[in-house]
Amino acid sequence: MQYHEAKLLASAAERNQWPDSTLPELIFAGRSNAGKSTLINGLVNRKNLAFAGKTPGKTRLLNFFTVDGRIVFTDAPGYGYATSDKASAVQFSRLIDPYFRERKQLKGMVIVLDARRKPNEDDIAMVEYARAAKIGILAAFTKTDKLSRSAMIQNRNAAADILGINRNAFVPCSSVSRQGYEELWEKINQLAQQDL
Ligand SMILES: Nc1nc2c(ncn2[C@@H]2O[C@H](COP(=O)(O)OP(=O)(O)OP(=O)(O)O)[C@@H](O)[C@H]2O)c(=O)[nH]1
Ligand SMILES: [Mg+2]
Repeated sequence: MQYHEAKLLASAAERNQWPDSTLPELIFAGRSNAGKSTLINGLVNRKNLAFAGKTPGKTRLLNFFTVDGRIVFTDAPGYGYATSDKASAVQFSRLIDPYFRERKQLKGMVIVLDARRKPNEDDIAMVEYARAAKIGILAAFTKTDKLSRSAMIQNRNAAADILGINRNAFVPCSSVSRQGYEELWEKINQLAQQDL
Protein backbone atom coordinates (compact mmCIF):
# COMPACT_ATOMS: atom_id res chain seq x y z
CA MET A 1 0.00 0.00 0.00
CA GLN A 2 1.36 3.35 -0.98
CA TYR A 3 1.61 6.23 1.42
CA HIS A 4 -0.14 9.43 0.43
CA GLU A 5 -0.04 12.72 2.18
CA ALA A 6 -3.45 14.34 2.05
CA LYS A 7 -5.02 17.28 3.77
CA LEU A 8 -8.13 19.40 3.64
CA LEU A 9 -7.27 22.62 1.86
CA ALA A 10 -10.63 24.38 1.96
CA SER A 11 -14.38 23.93 2.22
CA ALA A 12 -16.18 26.29 -0.07
CA ALA A 13 -19.79 27.38 -0.30
CA GLU A 14 -18.90 30.22 -2.64
CA ARG A 15 -16.48 31.03 -5.37
CA ASN A 16 -14.43 33.37 -3.16
CA GLN A 17 -13.71 30.43 -0.85
CA TRP A 18 -12.10 28.29 -3.54
CA PRO A 19 -8.47 27.71 -2.61
CA ASP A 20 -5.86 29.63 -4.46
CA SER A 21 -3.96 26.78 -6.10
CA THR A 22 -2.34 26.01 -9.41
CA LEU A 23 -2.23 22.24 -8.98
CA PRO A 24 -4.20 20.06 -11.38
CA GLU A 25 -7.62 19.33 -9.95
CA LEU A 26 -10.13 16.49 -10.24
CA ILE A 27 -13.69 16.60 -9.03
CA PHE A 28 -15.39 13.58 -7.47
CA ALA A 29 -19.11 13.78 -8.09
CA GLY A 30 -21.93 11.34 -7.69
CA ARG A 31 -25.27 10.63 -6.18
CA SER A 32 -25.62 10.81 -2.47
CA ASN A 33 -24.39 7.62 -0.85
CA ALA A 34 -22.61 6.42 -4.02
CA GLY A 35 -19.35 6.23 -2.10
CA LYS A 36 -17.45 9.40 -3.05
CA SER A 37 -15.99 10.14 0.35
CA THR A 38 -15.17 6.49 0.99
CA LEU A 39 -13.38 6.35 -2.35
CA ILE A 40 -11.31 9.46 -1.64
CA ASN A 41 -10.37 8.07 1.78
CA GLY A 42 -9.44 4.74 0.19
CA LEU A 43 -7.32 6.30 -2.53
CA VAL A 44 -5.23 8.17 0.02
CA ASN A 45 -5.35 5.42 2.67
CA ARG A 46 -7.04 7.53 5.26
CA LYS A 47 -9.98 6.53 7.40
CA ASN A 48 -11.61 9.88 7.69
CA LEU A 49 -10.17 12.55 5.48
CA ALA A 50 -13.37 12.99 3.53
CA PHE A 51 -16.52 12.70 5.58
CA ALA A 52 -17.84 9.26 4.76
CA GLY A 53 -21.07 7.71 5.90
CA LYS A 54 -22.61 10.81 7.43
CA THR A 55 -26.27 11.58 6.95
CA PRO A 56 -26.60 11.55 3.16
CA GLY A 57 -27.07 14.89 1.53
CA LYS A 58 -25.75 16.86 4.46
CA THR A 59 -22.51 18.03 2.94
CA ARG A 60 -23.32 21.18 1.03
CA LEU A 61 -19.83 22.32 0.28
CA LEU A 62 -17.04 21.70 -2.14
CA ASN A 63 -14.25 20.14 -0.09
CA PHE A 64 -10.78 20.54 -1.59
CA PHE A 65 -7.99 18.15 -0.60
CA THR A 66 -4.35 18.34 -1.64
CA VAL A 67 -2.75 14.98 -2.27
CA ASP A 68 1.02 14.53 -2.12
CA GLY A 69 1.37 18.23 -2.80
CA ARG A 70 0.79 17.66 -6.48
CA ILE A 71 -2.90 17.17 -7.13
CA VAL A 72 -6.18 18.41 -5.70
CA PHE A 73 -9.27 16.28 -5.21
CA THR A 74 -12.57 18.12 -4.89
CA ASP A 75 -15.33 16.22 -3.10
CA ALA A 76 -18.68 17.50 -4.37
CA PRO A 77 -21.89 17.20 -2.39
CA GLY A 78 -23.96 14.17 -3.25
CA TYR A 79 -26.86 14.98 -5.52
CA GLY A 80 -30.33 13.58 -5.86
CA TYR A 81 -30.89 12.71 -2.23
CA ALA A 82 -34.25 14.41 -2.41
CA THR A 83 -35.02 14.88 -6.08
CA SER A 84 -38.36 16.42 -5.14
CA ASP A 85 -36.48 19.12 -3.24
CA LYS A 86 -36.16 21.95 -5.75
CA ALA A 87 -34.34 24.20 -3.31
CA SER A 88 -31.44 21.81 -2.88
CA ALA A 89 -31.21 21.22 -6.63
CA VAL A 90 -30.88 24.96 -7.13
CA GLN A 91 -28.33 25.16 -4.32
CA PHE A 92 -26.34 22.35 -5.92
CA SER A 93 -26.21 23.99 -9.33
CA ARG A 94 -25.23 27.34 -7.80
CA LEU A 95 -22.28 25.61 -6.20
CA ILE A 96 -21.26 23.51 -9.16
CA ASP A 97 -22.01 25.72 -12.23
CA PRO A 98 -19.28 28.30 -11.64
CA TYR A 99 -16.83 25.61 -10.63
CA PHE A 100 -17.15 23.76 -13.94
CA ARG A 101 -17.19 26.97 -15.93
CA GLU A 102 -14.37 28.85 -14.25
CA ARG A 103 -12.00 26.50 -12.47
CA LYS A 104 -9.12 26.65 -14.89
CA GLN A 105 -7.05 23.85 -13.37
CA LEU A 106 -9.93 21.37 -13.47
CA LYS A 107 -8.61 18.43 -15.48
CA GLY A 108 -11.22 15.80 -14.98
CA MET A 109 -14.20 14.37 -13.22
CA VAL A 110 -14.47 11.05 -11.46
CA ILE A 111 -18.15 10.21 -11.50
CA VAL A 112 -18.84 7.84 -8.65
CA LEU A 113 -21.56 5.33 -9.41
CA ASP A 114 -22.97 2.61 -7.17
CA ALA A 115 -22.52 -0.52 -9.29
CA ARG A 116 -25.93 -1.80 -8.22
CA ARG A 117 -27.85 1.22 -9.45
CA LYS A 118 -28.78 2.42 -12.89
CA PRO A 119 -27.49 5.93 -13.65
CA ASN A 120 -30.32 8.47 -13.51
CA GLU A 121 -31.05 11.94 -14.90
CA ASP A 122 -28.80 13.55 -12.31
CA ASP A 123 -25.86 11.38 -13.33
CA ILE A 124 -26.48 12.24 -16.98
CA ALA A 125 -26.58 15.94 -16.08
CA MET A 126 -23.27 15.57 -14.24
CA VAL A 127 -21.63 13.99 -17.28
CA GLU A 128 -22.94 16.89 -19.33
CA TYR A 129 -21.23 19.36 -17.02
CA ALA A 130 -17.93 17.61 -17.64
CA ARG A 131 -18.49 17.47 -21.39
CA ALA A 132 -19.33 21.18 -21.52
CA ALA A 133 -16.13 21.91 -19.59
CA LYS A 134 -14.22 19.64 -22.03
CA ILE A 135 -12.54 17.70 -19.25
CA GLY A 136 -11.79 13.99 -18.99
CA ILE A 137 -14.30 11.63 -17.42
CA LEU A 138 -13.63 8.53 -15.34
CA ALA A 139 -16.33 6.38 -13.79
CA ALA A 140 -15.61 4.75 -10.44
CA PHE A 141 -18.02 1.84 -10.21
CA THR A 142 -18.25 1.31 -6.46
CA LYS A 143 -19.43 -1.38 -4.04
CA THR A 144 -18.50 -4.21 -6.40
CA ASP A 145 -18.19 -6.43 -3.31
CA LYS A 146 -21.98 -6.34 -3.18
CA LEU A 147 -22.67 -8.03 -6.51
CA SER A 148 -21.35 -10.84 -8.67
CA ARG A 149 -18.79 -10.16 -11.35
CA SER A 150 -21.24 -10.99 -14.14
CA ALA A 151 -23.87 -8.65 -12.70
CA MET A 152 -21.23 -5.95 -12.32
CA ILE A 153 -20.22 -6.29 -15.98
CA GLN A 154 -23.80 -6.24 -17.14
CA ASN A 155 -24.51 -3.12 -15.06
CA ARG A 156 -21.29 -1.46 -16.23
CA ASN A 157 -22.19 -1.98 -19.88
CA ALA A 158 -25.67 -0.60 -19.32
CA ALA A 159 -24.30 2.39 -17.38
CA ALA A 160 -21.72 3.10 -20.08
CA ASP A 161 -24.49 3.17 -22.68
CA ILE A 162 -26.80 5.38 -20.62
CA LEU A 163 -24.05 7.90 -19.90
CA GLY A 164 -22.30 7.68 -23.27
CA ILE A 165 -18.98 6.90 -21.60
CA ASN A 166 -16.51 4.36 -22.92
CA ARG A 167 -16.46 1.10 -20.97
CA ASN A 168 -12.71 1.48 -20.60
CA ALA A 169 -13.25 4.62 -18.55
CA PHE A 170 -15.03 2.52 -15.90
CA VAL A 171 -13.02 1.26 -12.95
CA PRO A 172 -14.72 -1.33 -10.72
CA CYS A 173 -13.96 -0.40 -7.11
CA SER A 174 -14.52 -1.77 -3.63
CA SER A 175 -13.60 -0.25 -0.31
CA VAL A 176 -13.75 -3.74 1.19
CA SER A 177 -11.20 -5.42 -1.09
CA ARG A 178 -9.52 -2.22 -2.35
CA GLN A 179 -10.27 -3.43 -5.84
CA GLY A 180 -9.67 -0.74 -8.45
CA TYR A 181 -7.70 1.74 -6.40
CA GLU A 182 -4.42 1.20 -8.21
CA GLU A 183 -6.03 1.33 -11.63
CA LEU A 184 -7.93 4.46 -10.67
CA TRP A 185 -4.71 6.12 -9.49
CA GLU A 186 -3.08 5.37 -12.85
CA LYS A 187 -6.00 6.88 -14.74
CA ILE A 188 -6.16 9.87 -12.38
CA ASN A 189 -2.47 10.54 -12.88
CA GLN A 190 -2.89 10.39 -16.65
CA LEU A 191 -5.70 12.93 -16.50
CA ALA A 192 -3.82 15.21 -14.14
CA GLN A 193 -0.81 15.30 -16.42
CA GLN A 194 -2.84 16.11 -19.48
CA ASP A 195 -2.52 19.60 -20.90
CA LEU A 196 -5.72 21.48 -21.40
N1 LIG B 1 -19.62 -2.57 0.87
C1 LIG B 1 -19.21 -1.36 0.45
N2 LIG B 1 -19.71 -0.24 1.04
C2 LIG B 1 -19.29 0.95 0.58
C3 LIG B 1 -18.33 1.06 -0.47
N3 LIG B 1 -18.12 2.38 -0.69
C4 LIG B 1 -18.91 3.06 0.17
N4 LIG B 1 -19.63 2.20 0.94
C5 LIG B 1 -20.60 2.58 1.99
O1 LIG B 1 -21.63 3.37 1.42
C6 LIG B 1 -22.05 4.41 2.31
C7 LIG B 1 -21.92 5.77 1.65
O2 LIG B 1 -20.57 6.07 1.43
P1 LIG B 1 -20.02 7.57 1.36
O3 LIG B 1 -18.60 7.47 0.98
O4 LIG B 1 -20.36 8.31 2.60
O5 LIG B 1 -20.90 8.14 0.15
P2 LIG B 1 -20.88 9.60 -0.45
O6 LIG B 1 -21.06 9.44 -1.92
O7 LIG B 1 -19.70 10.38 -0.01
O8 LIG B 1 -22.22 10.20 0.19
P3 LIG B 1 -22.61 11.77 0.35
O9 LIG B 1 -21.44 12.51 0.91
O10 LIG B 1 -23.78 11.75 1.28
O11 LIG B 1 -23.00 12.23 -1.00
C8 LIG B 1 -21.18 4.26 3.55
O12 LIG B 1 -21.89 3.53 4.52
C9 LIG B 1 -19.99 3.47 3.07
O13 LIG B 1 -19.39 2.70 4.07
C10 LIG B 1 -17.82 -0.16 -1.06
O14 LIG B 1 -16.99 -0.18 -1.97
N5 LIG B 1 -18.30 -1.33 -0.54
MG1 LIG C 1 -19.54 12.22 1.01
